[in-house]
Amino acid sequence: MKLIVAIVQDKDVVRLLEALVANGFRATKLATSGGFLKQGNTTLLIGVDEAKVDAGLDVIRSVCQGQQEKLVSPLASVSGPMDSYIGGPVEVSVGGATIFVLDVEHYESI
Ligand code: 2BA
Repeated sequence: MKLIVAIVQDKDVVRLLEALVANGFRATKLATSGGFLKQGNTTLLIGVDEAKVDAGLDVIRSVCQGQQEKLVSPLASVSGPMDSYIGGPVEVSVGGATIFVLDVEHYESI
């Protein structure tokens, strides 16, 4: 078994979960934030048989398209040191998904 960890934009989550469930995948949604921009994003945990990893990645690719360069102002962290604060807007690529595929040592549902 494998665990797909997909960090996606909040705007894509509803469609992505619908597409995953419609294609027979199970997923858990976590509310997360990026370390760089400190803005909200969503992390999905998707446990799959090894043979279905590619199909799962295809579903994610079909929904989370369109990386674009955008000027974004990273938020200052309330608790972080001010010298780590990047004041002005920075150009980053926004959209798409960041995906990790991990081996699962043990899985059971009780
Ligand atoms: P953030 O860390 O908020 O990063 C948002 C976007 O800012 C990144 O998009 C990238 O375009 C840019 N960026 C990040 N760190 C940067 C840096 N040190 N200098 C310049 N630009 C930087 P993505 O690469 O698509 O990442 C989107 C989100 O996925 C990230 O949000 C983070 O939550 C997660 N992520 C990306 N790579 C990761 C990794 N290796 N490990 C864990 N989480 C990761």
